[in-house]
Amino acid sequence: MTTPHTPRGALIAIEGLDRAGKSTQCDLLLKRLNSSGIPATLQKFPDRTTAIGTTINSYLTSTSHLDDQSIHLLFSANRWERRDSLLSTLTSGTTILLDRYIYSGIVFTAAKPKSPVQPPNPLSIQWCKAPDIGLPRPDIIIFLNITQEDAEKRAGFGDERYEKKEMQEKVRRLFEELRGEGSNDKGDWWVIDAGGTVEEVAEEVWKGVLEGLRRVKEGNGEVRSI
Ligand code: NYM
Ligand code: MG
Repeated sequence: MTTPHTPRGALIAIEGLDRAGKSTQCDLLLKRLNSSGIPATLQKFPDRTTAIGTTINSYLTSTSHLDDQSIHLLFSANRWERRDSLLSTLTSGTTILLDRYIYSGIVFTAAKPKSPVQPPNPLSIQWCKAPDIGLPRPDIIIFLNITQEDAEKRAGFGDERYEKKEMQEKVRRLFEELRGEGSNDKGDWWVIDAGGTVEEVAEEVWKGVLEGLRRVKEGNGEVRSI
């Protein structure tokens, strides 16, 4: 049961390009946290288990088509429908690992080819970020940095929409832009070289997690917002 003395959990986002190893690292991390006595849970985005998630899944697997703005808003709605549960989980003292979050949301839409329209550009970073304003803000964003060459070598690349070289290169540039943008407090991003072995990457990820946990301990207990 929650008492006023239960320290809140940390909100830790894992981000990166497709095939950077996010899901592998999240699984390892979850085990390591729990075996270290730190209650933790995993929330993947998109969450394909909900009604909105089912629509997103059929878009990603190209069984349906949606215009760029509509699918963008659905990805955001898929996060909003989990907001209350994210907040109550954190308050109960459980740390949450997010396998992708709003940052993937912003860059994957902003990377799409622009149709010639009058400004304001409906796929600008600013436009893409707007629907996520107010969602819980991660205490740290661990970014798994992988080269295009390494990503392409990994199994399954190319299966889904967006898993094309040109798109991934744009996504890479936009992630760089976002990390350097100043739209985040200094130090929100923890960038890791994801080209090493699974064990090597896991060690670096763990350091980022410890930093996230430290920040929560030193904070005022409140979950910040985007
Ligand atoms: N993606 C993911 C988006 O386009 N917008 C979002 O808001 C999120 C969370 O979905 N290529 C894209 C990135 C991926 C794809 O993700 C599926 P995953 O982690 O492979 O299930
Ligand atoms: Mg994928």
